[in-house]
Amino acid sequence: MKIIYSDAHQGHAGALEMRGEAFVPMAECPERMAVIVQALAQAGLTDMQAPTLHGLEAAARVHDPDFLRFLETAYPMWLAQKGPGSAAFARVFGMRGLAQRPNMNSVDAMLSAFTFDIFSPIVAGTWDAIRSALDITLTGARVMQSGAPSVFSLCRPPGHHASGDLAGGYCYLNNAAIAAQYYRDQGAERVAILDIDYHHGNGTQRIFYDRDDVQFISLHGRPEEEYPFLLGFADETGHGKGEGFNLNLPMPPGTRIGTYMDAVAAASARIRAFSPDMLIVSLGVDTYEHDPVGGFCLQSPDYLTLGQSIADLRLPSHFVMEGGYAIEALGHNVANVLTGYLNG
Ligand code: SP5
Ligand code: ZN
Repeated sequence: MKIIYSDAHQGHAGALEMRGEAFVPMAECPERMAVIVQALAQAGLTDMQAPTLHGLEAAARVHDPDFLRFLETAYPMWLAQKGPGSAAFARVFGMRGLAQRPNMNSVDAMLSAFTFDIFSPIVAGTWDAIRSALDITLTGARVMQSGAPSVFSLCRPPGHHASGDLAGGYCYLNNAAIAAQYYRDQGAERVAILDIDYHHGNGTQRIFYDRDDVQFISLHGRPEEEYPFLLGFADETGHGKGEGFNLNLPMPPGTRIGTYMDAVAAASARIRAFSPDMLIVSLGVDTYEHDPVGGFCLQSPDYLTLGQSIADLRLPSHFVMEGGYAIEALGHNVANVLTGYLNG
């Protein structure tokens, strides 16, 4: 399996996040990629390739032009308007009701309009990292188009919490959604996205909620008590012609592999019935028992089982990296998913 990777994410670093009442270093950090690269090599997954450079056209098929402009200009504007020394993030968030129009010359207004939480800070290297994740995703898509059975886009920042005009939850551009739309634009009739990150893929769900050409299935901690709290319930099944093409499989805190694999079986049945031309896997391993952010109890060997079930679908499979924060096991867990898939 080809792995698409670049170091260009490394400047997206140094911001803090709230844990309890303290500000701590962000769990979504550059070291994540280093430990994954190392573990992949140890597992014999060495076919690594640098991404080719892409413009923003494919991203603009999923994201608003003003949102893209925000991501690109927020940090220089923050520097100009606030001075150096900290990460840009909002203090005020969108208010329900009447239309709200951000002043695109005020970084505070843009942050308020285009982020939904305090977990998507923007620092000096953020835009370069976002661009590299896009390049890595689209290069992976090109590899699939050339006939590869599978590919791994090893990228950060992750994407599945981001929707057309909202960043949040460590996510800015929705890499998996951009890939799905790209495959559609290149002639795929049906694309399925299987999201196995611990958190509900609220951004991906929202992007495709009205559509019957991209199926979205998410396995996650139930939103009654888990981030992102407001979406991810089982009764969110799609809207209009998208009705029936969105499937949420929420699970309780402490979920182990037995219950988890029941959900994987339910997801697999729905994917088979949909019969997609392409499967995109939003690959998060924050379901791991010792993950500092997630709340499930999957163990390292369980990721082999999970990868094997994905292989059982017998579909061209594009893995796109999402979450996973237990640095000591993150690489091994990701390698296990891919090894399980390749041996499956
Ligand atoms: C891509 C991704 O995995 N984003 C996750 C964003 C979650 N941010 C909220 C963190 C809430 C921390 N809760 C700690 C609970 C400890 N078990
Ligand atoms: Zn997650």
